[in-house]
Amino acid sequence: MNIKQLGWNAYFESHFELYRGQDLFPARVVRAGGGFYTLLGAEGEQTATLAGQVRHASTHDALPAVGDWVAIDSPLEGSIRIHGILPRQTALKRATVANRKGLAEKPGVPQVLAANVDIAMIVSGLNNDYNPRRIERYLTLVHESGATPIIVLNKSDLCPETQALRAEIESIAYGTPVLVTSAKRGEGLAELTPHLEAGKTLVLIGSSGAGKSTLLNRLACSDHQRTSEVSAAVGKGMHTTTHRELFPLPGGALVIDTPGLRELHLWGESEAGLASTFPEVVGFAAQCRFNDCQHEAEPDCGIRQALHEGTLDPARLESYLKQRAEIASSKMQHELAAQVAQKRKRKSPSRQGKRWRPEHGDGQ
Ligand SMILES: Nc1nc2c(ncn2[C@@H]2O[C@H](COP(=O)(O)OP(=O)(O)O)[C@@H](O)[C@H]2O)c(=O)[nH]1
Ligand SMILES: [Mg+2]
Ligand SMILES: [Zn+2]
Repeated sequence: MNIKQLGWNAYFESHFELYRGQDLFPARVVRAGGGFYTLLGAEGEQTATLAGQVRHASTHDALPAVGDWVAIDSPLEGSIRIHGILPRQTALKRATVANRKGLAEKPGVPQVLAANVDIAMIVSGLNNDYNPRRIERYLTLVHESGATPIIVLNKSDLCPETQALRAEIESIAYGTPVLVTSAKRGEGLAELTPHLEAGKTLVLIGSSGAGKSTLLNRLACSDHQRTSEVSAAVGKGMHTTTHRELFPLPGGALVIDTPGLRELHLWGESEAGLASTFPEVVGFAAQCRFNDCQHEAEPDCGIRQALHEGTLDPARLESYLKQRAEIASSKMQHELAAQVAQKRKRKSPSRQGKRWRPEHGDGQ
């Protein structure tokens, strides 16, 4: 397989310079679990483990994630090792939360759900999964990642009021395309196919049961019909998804299927992702007299005026404030964690790397 078909581009080419002359080769992570990484590259599929310097990375997001480009040693030798991760063009990250088994060791450290994604399809069922507030959370996740979001309202066959719900989501999507599909019946898929460009990477995200894997199978099948090639994704995706995995479709697009997230705690380096999800809230807030207006009792508050005039939906404001508080809290935890790590480093530099063992393959 040609690595360009796997999404390799000039950005990665230039960052790979660092590894040239070291007998290292690029490959893309298609699956990660239990300390083993399944890679695709010029030599086809290979399994690799981490070289020491990567294994001892101090943070979760410094470990390879599905979609990452990594530098590996000679595929001719028995055991392949990953020596470095190329900088990510985009990364979908969520915050990890303190005191939860598996992810508890590093509160305040983001977890990379998928890397180097061009388009993120937010899949939501039009049945009881339907929840505009949850879609807003996924929108912030995607806007913050640098990928382009698309909203897919699936299971239209189960919903008698599809058009009304589509209009409701369009009214909060601010330009993000909203597509309606029935993966089961194969309806609405033609709207998706223009987004499946060869060499581009898509990720399917959303609740468990929304129909992500069924969609993937459908997309693989429609490709299959066009190209009359057998797709690796067909069949595999029929099972309940327990891990993230990248599938090259026969038509040339690369699709990452993900299991549903039990919890999506928002992570943000800035409030840019949030602002893209809630442009009208940010717009009204810009009219407040005070820059640090809390929109509570201050005079000339643009937010309260908009609420009063009915131009701002209170549910949107509530959703915005909740997300903002969550991002601020994850940011604060992150800063605290960084300070603690810094202190430890100063105390006993020799023990660095032994203190925290990275969590592999948590399945989420
Ligand atoms: N009625 C209906 N069922 C669907 C549709 N898409 C998926 N399903 C069903 O919903 C269930 C969950 O689908 P799956 O693709 O595994 O969801 P995932 O967890 O998001 O990957 C399966 O039983 C599918 O057959 C659809 O468009 N309509
Ligand atoms: Mg699935
Ligand atoms: Zn205000």
